[in-house]
Amino acid sequence: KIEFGTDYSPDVSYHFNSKVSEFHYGVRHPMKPFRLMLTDHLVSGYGLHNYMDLYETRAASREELLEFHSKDYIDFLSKVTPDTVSKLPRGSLEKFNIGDDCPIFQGFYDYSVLYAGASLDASRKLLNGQSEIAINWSGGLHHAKKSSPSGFCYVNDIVLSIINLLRFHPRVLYIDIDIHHGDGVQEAFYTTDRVFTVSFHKYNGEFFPGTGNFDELGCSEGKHFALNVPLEDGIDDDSYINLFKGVMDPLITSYKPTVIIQQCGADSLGHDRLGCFNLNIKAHGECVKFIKSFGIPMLVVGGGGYTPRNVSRLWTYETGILSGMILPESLPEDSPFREWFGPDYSLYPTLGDLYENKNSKKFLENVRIRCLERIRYLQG
Ligand code: ZLM
Ligand code: CA
Ligand code: ZN
Repeated sequence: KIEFGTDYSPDVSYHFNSKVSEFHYGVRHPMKPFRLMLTDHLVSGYGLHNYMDLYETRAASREELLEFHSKDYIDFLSKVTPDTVSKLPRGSLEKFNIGDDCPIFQGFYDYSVLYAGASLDASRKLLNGQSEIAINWSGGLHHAKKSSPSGFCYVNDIVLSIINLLRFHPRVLYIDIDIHHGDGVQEAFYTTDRVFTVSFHKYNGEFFPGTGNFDELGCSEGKHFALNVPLEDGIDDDSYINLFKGVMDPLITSYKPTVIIQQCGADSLGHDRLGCFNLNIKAHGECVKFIKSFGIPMLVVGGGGYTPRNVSRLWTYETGILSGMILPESLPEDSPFREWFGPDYSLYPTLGDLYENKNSKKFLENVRIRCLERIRYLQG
């Protein structure tokens, strides 16, 4: 059933350790690592495993984490457990931003080093030229800071991977299509011109994490090397694709990155439990296909995504795009968890019908023009 596309790529690697999908943030917490298990079953159900290099990933080491995170913070993370957290002196939970968003759940440190280790493995395959494209759906935890967790993210696998890529790559482009602002990655590279960060997100000053207005553009050496594309509720497929391509084409042509990291947060899809956009799976995938078409080595990571049945469909579809394989619309028959995908059992359910599009043509055209003016600074 699965077919070779005209752009089949033999050098695609898939980095996964099924242990990451066994952790639980807690009852009713929206982040469900189980979505990674659903994704892996769909990917293998379609037979995509046969067309990629598969790697079972290992944990990131303490030394690797210290390339970005502070010693204080890693000491704290590696020692605290659900049992000890309640006995900590007052103030230390506040100091490290522990709470409902970032709870200390059983094994949270093992979980964190596993998703980070997978992104580091993926970046290593790009560095040594064994992969043209490396995929880690368990990564993309873009909010974690040097000394604190934030927004369900404990360690920042993206920042760690970029630091690794910078050993040999002069210019790294980071693209973030999660509905939330990629604040942790932007902040880490805010003062350097060797990493360009661009994030598309909902912005109204209140929506988490509250940052990502158009006026955040980088500073000192990094001025004009951060771009933010703030959007309103309900953006639809055509508007998003138009804007994405209209911005990314001149940006890539001007900046000439030698490697690209794309964060594919699935919470920008319609019907997401936390999101408020109207994107369908094909439109989200079109953004990945477009970046792939530049033929620049890519590290592709996951991120948000809070309606597991749609997260797994999306990332399976995108695995197909990245490997250049064409997937039939009807989901694999003999896959476990098939009951999660009814009643349609389709790779592309209709998701774009929930919210009113508050992004007028005029607003979007204005956003696009302002982005192009910013990108012009790159040519000096
Ligand atoms: N409260 N439980 C995106 C990260 C979004 C901050 C408001 C916590 C939730 C949310 C947690 C069960 C990525 C905020 C929220 C309640 C202060 C956010 C636990 C429901 C629950 O029911 C819940 C007890 C929880 C958290 C909703 N948190 C929704 N939105 C955001 C963080 C991460 O997708 O970008 C990348 C992976 N936090 O809005 C509050 C302000 C904490
Ligand atoms: Ca984003
Ligand atoms: Zn998100």
